[in-house]
Amino acid sequence: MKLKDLVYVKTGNPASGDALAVIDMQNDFIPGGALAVREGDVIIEGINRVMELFNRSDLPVVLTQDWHPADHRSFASAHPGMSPYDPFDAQGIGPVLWPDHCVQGSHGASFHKDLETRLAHAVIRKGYHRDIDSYSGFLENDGKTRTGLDGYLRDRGTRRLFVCGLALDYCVFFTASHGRDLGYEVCVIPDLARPVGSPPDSLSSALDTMSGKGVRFVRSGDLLPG
Ligand code: VGL
Ligand code: ZN
Repeated sequence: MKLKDLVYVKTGNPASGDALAVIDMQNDFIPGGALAVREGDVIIEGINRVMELFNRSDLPVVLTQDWHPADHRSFASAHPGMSPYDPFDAQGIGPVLWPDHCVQGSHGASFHKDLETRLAHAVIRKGYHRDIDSYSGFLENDGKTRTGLDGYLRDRGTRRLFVCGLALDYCVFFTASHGRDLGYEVCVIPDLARPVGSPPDSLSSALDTMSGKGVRFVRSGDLLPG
């Protein structure tokens, strides 16, 4: 499935029971960063506007932050002879290796300066266990270690989660997918997300899986007034 094949729904204004998760809007995922996602910068303004919209109705806004130790096993540099984007499949790591990125406390791990972080109420860090990656904001790639996001959202009465950010084929995808597994209604905002595109079929298979799980797709223009 391609982006142009998506069917969009209209959700109406965010209301009680809704929350927004903004995924990994960090320097390393934005052009100029170590794991730059094409056009990762052009979505920032729209994300700020959607965060504002959720704030206006006093609804939860959560940021996730990829937060790796310098020797994280998802980095090609941790595997002698391997290069970034090489295929690699091990328990909790893969399907490719990455350039060093989002190292704890680094500039690359910081949120982009234009992201209005004052509009967010919680930050969930993930990927801090050396041997396990965490694409999802909910659950690490071992499929069992929880980040605490589910508890936070449930505690705040969330039933429907809107998801945007980077990258559409990894952390947005896995967050949306696990959100469905955990019983949330999930709405992804593709125009406020961009894919990494490695391996080449990562986006199409992510879109297929999300559609199959009942993730819905909404346009930011249908949420935002004017
Ligand atoms: C991500 C690859 C590695 C993401 C994080 O935020 O989508 N992708 N780490
Ligand atoms: Zn990462």
